[in-house]
Amino acid sequence: MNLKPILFSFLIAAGITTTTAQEISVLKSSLVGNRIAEFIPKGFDKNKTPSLILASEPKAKGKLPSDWSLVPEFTFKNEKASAVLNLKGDVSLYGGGEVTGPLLRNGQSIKLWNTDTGAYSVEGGKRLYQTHPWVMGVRADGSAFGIIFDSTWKAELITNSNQIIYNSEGALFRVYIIDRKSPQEVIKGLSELTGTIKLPPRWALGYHQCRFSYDSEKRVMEIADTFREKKIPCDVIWMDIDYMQGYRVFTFDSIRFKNPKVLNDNLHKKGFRAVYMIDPGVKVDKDYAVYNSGTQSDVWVKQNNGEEYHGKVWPGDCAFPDFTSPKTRNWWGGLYKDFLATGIDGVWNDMNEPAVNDNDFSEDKRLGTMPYDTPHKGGGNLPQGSHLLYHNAYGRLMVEASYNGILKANPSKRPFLLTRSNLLGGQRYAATWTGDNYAGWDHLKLSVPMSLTLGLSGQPFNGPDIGGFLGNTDGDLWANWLGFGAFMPFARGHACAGTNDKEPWAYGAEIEKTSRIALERRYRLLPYLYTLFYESSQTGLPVMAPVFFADAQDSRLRAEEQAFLLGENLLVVPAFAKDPILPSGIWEELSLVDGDKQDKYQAKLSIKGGSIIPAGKIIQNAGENSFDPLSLFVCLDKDGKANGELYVDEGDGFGFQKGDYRLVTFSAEKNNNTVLIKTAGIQGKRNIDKEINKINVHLLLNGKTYEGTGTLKDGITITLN
Ligand code: NBV
Repeated sequence: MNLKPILFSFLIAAGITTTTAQEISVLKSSLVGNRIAEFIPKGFDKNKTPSLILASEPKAKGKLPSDWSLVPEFTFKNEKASAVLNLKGDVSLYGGGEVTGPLLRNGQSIKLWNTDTGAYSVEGGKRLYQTHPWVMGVRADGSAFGIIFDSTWKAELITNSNQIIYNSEGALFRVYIIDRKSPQEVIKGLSELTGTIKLPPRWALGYHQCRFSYDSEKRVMEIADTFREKKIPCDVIWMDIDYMQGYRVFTFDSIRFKNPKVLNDNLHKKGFRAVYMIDPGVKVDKDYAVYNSGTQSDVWVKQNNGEEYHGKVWPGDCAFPDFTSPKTRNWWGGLYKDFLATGIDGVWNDMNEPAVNDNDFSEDKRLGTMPYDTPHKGGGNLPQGSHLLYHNAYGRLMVEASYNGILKANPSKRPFLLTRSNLLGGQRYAATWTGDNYAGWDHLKLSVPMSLTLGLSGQPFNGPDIGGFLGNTDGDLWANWLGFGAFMPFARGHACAGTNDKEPWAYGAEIEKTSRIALERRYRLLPYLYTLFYESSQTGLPVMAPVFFADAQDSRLRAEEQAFLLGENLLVVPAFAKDPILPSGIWEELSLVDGDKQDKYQAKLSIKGGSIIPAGKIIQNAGENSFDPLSLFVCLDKDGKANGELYVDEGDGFGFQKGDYRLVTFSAEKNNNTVLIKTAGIQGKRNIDKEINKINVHLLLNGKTYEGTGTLKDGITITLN
């Protein structure tokens, strides 16, 4: 019998702790899915470490197979639990979620403590706004595994070349390990445990224009009108914090935003959507309805002495909703009803680490958030617990509340919610961006591995502030960034207060033209992008994927972080890329817009042999008809074959869940010197014969393009000569 744990609990009970780590044995290991194992350490208590990561409680489905080799080791020291996974052979490590640094994570360490970190400056960028206790390993043979440390306690995650180490500052936790034949299968396993994104409204895949802040209704309309006048595609204008009355959330400035309904209606008339910011800090003000209602409903975080916790944010002293309580989440969700009734289309939850300005900026003293021992009430499945337990879940719980409130307010629309802080699994509620980067070449380059890593950590719907948020941006940097940023899943230009104008036309005629080309290319690809988002909402696969996804056995590709894939079939090589390492096989360069191949700022796009990419025409917003005509870009594999998919639905609402969608599979096959492109399969009840009248095929072969035209029904034959 192993007496160590018993002795240790006795020492803790007696108030005597030890400085030597106690090994904790695994109490139970079982399969909870297809090659997904659960490990529960002895002494694990859900009331000390509840799961906020998993989409639902896993069910044991039998014992681990006898050849299962990946088993974590748990230790416990001074009431802090750790787990280690020892690695054998050469393994490339990825993941860790929102991180700075390289895509390949071997030899890295990060802190898991959600932090407001302008320019990623806190602790040299090792600590950012989100927590993803998740690592994926890819072996030399291309098989892969992934490990979830199912904890929200403050922690560090170390990825050595022979060990993955997770040291938490809290109680014991469960571990989940997925061991499958490819990285793609592992990511699917991650989504089986943590859920996928919900299919976003189609407009959210368009270009977004933001600034801190477009500070009046007039300025917002000027921006919107300029997009349309200059024929630069755009779907969304964002309202940052200055639309509020004295930074009070759920209010509008009585002078500068005195008629939000009219503003939103006017935006809608021009084919724009409006997204507005909501922060968690609620101004302590006895004349403010939201504060009074929160006080009445007893929703605020309280200190150990029972008094409301107050922290300084934009409006001055603020109270913070205790999102661990279902009652509070419900109350918060209810606030969106009247707010959204003004015609607001989407919501932006910022500062939800939560960030608090505690005025002490010395590295060792600065908390930047509420004190660690601040209690949270819990409720439902969540126990009472300290801020040290719940801090990393605060943003995630806030977006759960926001998402549900938004859906309840507008049940026939798909919610669009963007969040700065989140937790592994939080993709179920909100998209994300990578916070306050700055306008410099290092952050431009970093934005690629950052977005890829988020995609490998369950969050496909993400992107950086294109152009850089902090500091001034020059035309060259902007054009380079937009040249590839236009292909990131979430494409939004943003700028901090006090910096130069950063709209596509702000840098003169040449850059304006380049910006238009970049965005026209994105808009032509909307049918493909929307199909990828649909697939991602089903499988959890990233929309923007690392190049090694093209061939997980090709060891050359493992560290490539300049180029990236969009889905499986499109390779994007940003203009800044120097000697990128690209997948072998057939790839043909693609032109989507006149002049794009000649423009030095545009990313180079290539289509993979064996694939068909659906594209639309150039439109100014995602609500316009894309399919007049539908274009199919075809690139044959070495056997003269290709296939691809197109997903079409209403673009919003939930009809697709009842079959109102169409998923078309196209195939192409070469026979002597002709190629037949036809519909090879359909799913869903939506009739798209009227929507798609005409198809233009562009067949790319050995640097030449062959054109053909036809209809969905009849198929198209192209003669190669
Ligand atoms: O609300 C203002 C900004 C916002 O523009 C930015 O995107 C967030 O990351 N917000 C942070 C508050 C502080 C900015 C210095």
